[in-house]
Amino acid sequence: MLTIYGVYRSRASRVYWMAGELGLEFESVRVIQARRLANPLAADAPINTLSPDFLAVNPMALIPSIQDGDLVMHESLAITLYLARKHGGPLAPQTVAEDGLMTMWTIWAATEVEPHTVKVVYVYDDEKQNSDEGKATIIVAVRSLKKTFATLEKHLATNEYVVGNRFTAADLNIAEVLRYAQTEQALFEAHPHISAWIKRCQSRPAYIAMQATRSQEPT
Ligand SMILES: N[C@@H](CCC(=O)N[C@@H](CS)C(=O)NCC(=O)O)C(=O)O
Repeated sequence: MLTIYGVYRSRASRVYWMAGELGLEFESVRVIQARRLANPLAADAPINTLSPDFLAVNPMALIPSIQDGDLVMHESLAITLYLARKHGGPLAPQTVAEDGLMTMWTIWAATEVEPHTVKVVYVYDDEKQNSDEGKATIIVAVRSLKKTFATLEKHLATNEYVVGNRFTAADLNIAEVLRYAQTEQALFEAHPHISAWIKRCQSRPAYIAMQATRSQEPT
């Protein structure tokens, strides 16, 4: 049985979305981010990323993690690739070349895109979007995303999806990383192919189901 450690309001959303796409049964162990708690080490604190029981799973003190049989894995984007490869089907690479491209686009998302999109989502998480500091952070983040958005826009002008002209783990991973900046409507409107593609990704029943569960969670 697959166990997913995390909450839907975290990068674990990627893993829950993938589990839904693959129709996997899983057990969910609710582990909340320590930064969301006033005193994460208090005796009555809910299980969080600094709880000793969770640190035994992931000493990095970050969600998500999974346990699949004897295998323990961290890093959301690696977990989604692993689950797709393990269970096969259209979301998984069909050739070594596709595997290489899915890995390439995923690492691109993690290293070139997420460091900027996450700054946008943290501004909103901290409710600073109307402050001068928050607005300045967003302006810099959006400017830093110019080259990556232009690159993906060009790719999607001639490809319906990122790899293999079908929805794959690479699309799921990139869509989740870009979602963090989706509050910036002008950025997406300036890139119509990205806008249409992310709409396609987010229209999938497994994404809608993941978001429905996420919206039930306390903020
Ligand atoms: N690169 C990691 C990053 C994981 C990460 O930063 N997780 C956040 C939640 S989205 C976390 O656990 N933060 C702990 C905290 O804020 O206390 C991944 O993609 O899994």
